[in-house]
Amino acid sequence: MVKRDDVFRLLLEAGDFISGEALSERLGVSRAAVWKHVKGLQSEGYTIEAVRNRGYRLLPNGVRQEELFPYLQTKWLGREYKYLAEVDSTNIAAKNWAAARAANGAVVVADLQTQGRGRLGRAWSSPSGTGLWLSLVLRPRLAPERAPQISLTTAVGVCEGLKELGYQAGVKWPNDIYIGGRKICGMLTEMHGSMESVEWVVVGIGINCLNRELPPEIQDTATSLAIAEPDKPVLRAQVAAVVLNQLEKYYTILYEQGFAEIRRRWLENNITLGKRVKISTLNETFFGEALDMQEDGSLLVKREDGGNFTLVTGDVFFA
Ligand code: BTX
Repeated sequence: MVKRDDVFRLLLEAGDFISGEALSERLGVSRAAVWKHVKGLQSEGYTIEAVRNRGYRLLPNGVRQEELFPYLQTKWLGREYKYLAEVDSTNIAAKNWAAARAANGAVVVADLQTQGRGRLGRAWSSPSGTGLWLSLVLRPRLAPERAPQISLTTAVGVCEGLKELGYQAGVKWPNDIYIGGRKICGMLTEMHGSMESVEWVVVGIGINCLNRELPPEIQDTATSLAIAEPDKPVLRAQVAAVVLNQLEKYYTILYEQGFAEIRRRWLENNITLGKRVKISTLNETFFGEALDMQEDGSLLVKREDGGNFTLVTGDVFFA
């Protein structure tokens, strides 16, 4: 059966106008069926011009695998790739795929998440046609206590990717990426394994790209690439590929050289240290100064009410 993906592939290959007749002949379906799939692609946010006597022309502004190829330089990350027009959460899809033996480096990307998740069950706004909602399946040979290093490494990779694209991005402990004092990217890392070994890690990454407006509840705290640099064109597939390129580089550094080198890169990109912060843990909330990201990845905070505090998990707000 002819699918939306088949119509997409022909439009992408054509690179210019292709007539409805040519599409229907090549795919062996009616022109009405072609039109239905074109409408489906448009509803995903693709811009497809339809001009009488010329046919259809696609502007590749989505995140299907073929759109990443011109920019993707990885060996193993994102070479197994699943694109979903709509999903509850790419982390759920990636966890199911990991349990069904997805390879190390497999990536799930969605155009729309209906139940995008942040940490601690919080919601992550993930409308269609706007952001990069993706999850990676990693099978690192690391002891479980080193799993948090994956999150910090991911933060370095995403930050370096955005910098390569010309954005002034920085990392807030542990792994939120900020541009101009606002959150552009969040990460949700989930692990499966035993006390002795990690079987797989799913790293969910959400990057706001094309959004010109944000929901009221995050308008004051969040941003997108399009809001941060309104005059700069944004191609989500390029952002995805460049971020994956950098992530593969930094995961390789973590595995081959160890965490010290990642820590060095994290410190170079950090926007947390030296700042007044509000810390919120499951047990308490207090103010202090962020002093250091320590060798185990924890954050050392000088409390305003006296003494130092080592933060392993919790939220950090600029105060
Ligand atoms: P977090 O708990 O640090 O952040 C969640 C908080 O961030 C929300 O409570 C809200 O205040 C704010 N927020 C919600 N949506 C956005 C947004 N689009 N941009 C900026 N701020 C927002 C961070 O959790 C982890 C987010 C991971 C998202 C990815 S997307 C792909 C993958 N699938 C999935 O369900 N989650 C991950």
